[in-house]
Amino acid sequence: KINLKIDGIQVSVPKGTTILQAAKEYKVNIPTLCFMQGVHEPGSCRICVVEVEGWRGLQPACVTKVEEGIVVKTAGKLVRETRKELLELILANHNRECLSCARNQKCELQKLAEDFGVSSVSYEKKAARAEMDEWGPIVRDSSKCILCGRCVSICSNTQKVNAIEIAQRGAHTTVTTPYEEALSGRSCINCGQCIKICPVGALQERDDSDKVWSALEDPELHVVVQTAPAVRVALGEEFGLPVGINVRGKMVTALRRLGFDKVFDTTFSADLTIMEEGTELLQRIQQGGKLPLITSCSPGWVKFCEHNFTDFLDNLSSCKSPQQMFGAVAKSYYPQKAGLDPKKIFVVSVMPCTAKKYEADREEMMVQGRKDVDAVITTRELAKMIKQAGINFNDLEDSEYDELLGTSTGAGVIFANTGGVMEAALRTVADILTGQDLEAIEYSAVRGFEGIKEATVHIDGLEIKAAVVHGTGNAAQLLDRIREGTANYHFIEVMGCPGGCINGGGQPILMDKSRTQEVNRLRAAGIYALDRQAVKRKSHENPEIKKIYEEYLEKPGSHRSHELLHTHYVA
Ligand code: HC0
Ligand code: SF4
Repeated sequence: KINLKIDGIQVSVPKGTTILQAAKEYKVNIPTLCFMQGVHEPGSCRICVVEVEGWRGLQPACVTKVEEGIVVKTAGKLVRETRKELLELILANHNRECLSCARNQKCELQKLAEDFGVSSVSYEKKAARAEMDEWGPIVRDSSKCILCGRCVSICSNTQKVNAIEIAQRGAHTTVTTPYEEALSGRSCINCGQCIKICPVGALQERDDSDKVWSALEDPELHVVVQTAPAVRVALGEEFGLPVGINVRGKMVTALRRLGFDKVFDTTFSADLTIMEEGTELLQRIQQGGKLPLITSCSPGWVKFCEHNFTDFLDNLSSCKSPQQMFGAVAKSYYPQKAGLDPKKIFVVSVMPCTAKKYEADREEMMVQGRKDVDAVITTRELAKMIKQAGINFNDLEDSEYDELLGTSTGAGVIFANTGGVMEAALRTVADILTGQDLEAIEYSAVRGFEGIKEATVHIDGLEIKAAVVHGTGNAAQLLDRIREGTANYHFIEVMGCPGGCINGGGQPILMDKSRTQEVNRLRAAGIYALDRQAVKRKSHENPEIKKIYEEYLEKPGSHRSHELLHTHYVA
């Protein structure tokens, strides 16, 4: 242990600890800007500088290791003045149209400027590097970029995508794409992890809420909405409610108030996906099909596979994602049942994900030239719409989803967590194989946040080797092992975002980034609690799923199922 003093507090921490970590452990808050633990630790912005008695100059706390007997002052006059000056310099080069910025009041730079009393910027404003890139679902505004490099690190190191890089050109240093092409045209998988990690408003999702407002105001259209499983445990954060709290009932009420004709649930079609994908898995195992079967419900992951692992495209499940399956049945089965004209149906999705905007636009997702899903908004965009409508979210009563496409099981809900699709599939496959209603349905080996999870399950004489990965960086590692022949599975679940959908690129943004892990844990716990409370916890027991097969689809893998619910990817 190393002993030192921080702001008069006697501190004792292991060798190798940074001053920043040591301070945090003893509840001394040192501000940071570029630093993101475990993701981006360059020590470059210097907002975290501190004084060490007897040392020359100020030290960046995020990269300076503790030493025996040192005396650290984290907020003396020199430190405060230096931070303020650094902030002024950053602000001098920053587009300061805060009022119209998507990150107003959720901006780390704005908060620091306020904390350090930056009331005016005395430096000359340089020409803003204004350049908007708004073709795909990820919109970049370089005039707001402060060059912290966090987006580049998460994209390259965590996601292993390398869609963006820092081009060093002195005063013209900028975050750009290789060859400066539009982000949408390159290898970017639209995961939105760069949006979530951006401290300011330089990155955001394409705003599709106007499309939704117009549809809602069009008397000709019958507008239905589906809500992804992960939204219900995160939307509350936008209204100051505790992280991970379930706001499903209030969300449904709010959506009705916004004017949607029907409020349905993606967890219904998650159950539908399990029926189709479980059947596909058993067929591939029993009839010698291509293995491992790899899930394809995460559109960021699918695009990553298309760019980097084309040799695995035939391994991808032919099942469309729950979002797309929902759209397909909302424009076929639903209007037939409700006596509506399918052409008048407008399908909106509320997703924790930015890549879902891209998925909805893919040609592979069309049925007879018609899109399954017409508009996709993120959890954040829904929160803004609720605020714009003047709805007092926290005071809303709970209400229930509409019938026909609104009932789900615990299996459908856990899709939101990494490992959830696997667990849901195993619940159904195990019952099919044994012909029983099994009670042991919690597969703990596929839960949690470990990067690569593995489980071998034996069901009625059949061995199923399963793996679960989240974050495309982990997926790449696993697929490399399969390529080398050092790993081998029957079934793999891949989610493009670290943590799965609960940490999707469209989820609420935290101001305190050091809480990321805790937030993921709380949201995941909220999801598992919903599963435990569910009346039915297996997809094949969902009464509305039984009904759609009886009355419309016939059976999993039927001709009609293939027409509506399946697709395929080619290089
Ligand atoms: Fe997900 Fe989904 S679980 S990808 O993370 O499979 O976005 O929440 O809606 O489609 O159901 C996202 C979340 C979904 C889909 C489902 C899957
Ligand atoms: Fe990289 Fe994902 Fe951002 Fe695209 S959306 S630039 S892949 S982090």
